[in-house]
Amino acid sequence: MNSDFFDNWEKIRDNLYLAIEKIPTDPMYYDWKPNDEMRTTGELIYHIASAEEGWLYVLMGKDPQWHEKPDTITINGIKDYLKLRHQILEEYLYNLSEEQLDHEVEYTEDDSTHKIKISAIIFHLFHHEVHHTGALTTYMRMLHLE
Ligand code: NI
Repeated sequence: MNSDFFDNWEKIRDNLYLAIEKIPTDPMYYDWKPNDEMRTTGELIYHIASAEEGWLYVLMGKDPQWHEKPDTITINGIKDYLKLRHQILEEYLYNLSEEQLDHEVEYTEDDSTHKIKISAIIFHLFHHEVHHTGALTTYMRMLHLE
């Protein structure tokens, strides 16, 4: 599938990559968080990728699986994970037809079953990435990396 929507998503993604390329390999940057209740820089980036992985399970007709950032992963590991997840999602989207957007998928989470349109999952992932990229931009400013 190809559309203005995905071209737009591509631009958001370029901004996300521009931001993460500026994060130094020193853990003091990717382990930093604005306060105790919030994610660290590394967790924030990992979360974007992990949401894509989780929802891809649903798109494939399986139950979602959500992963938290492993403690030992470095910023380069997180970047590789994000790039991999993006590549896999983009391949999925490329092969998706307009007609499939209206299809519903079913999944079970916490003992309840949900039905959701494929288009709704895609919009969610787009919105989710925009939302957390915005937060990351704020982190970058607070870290004086931008
Ligand atoms: Ni989120």
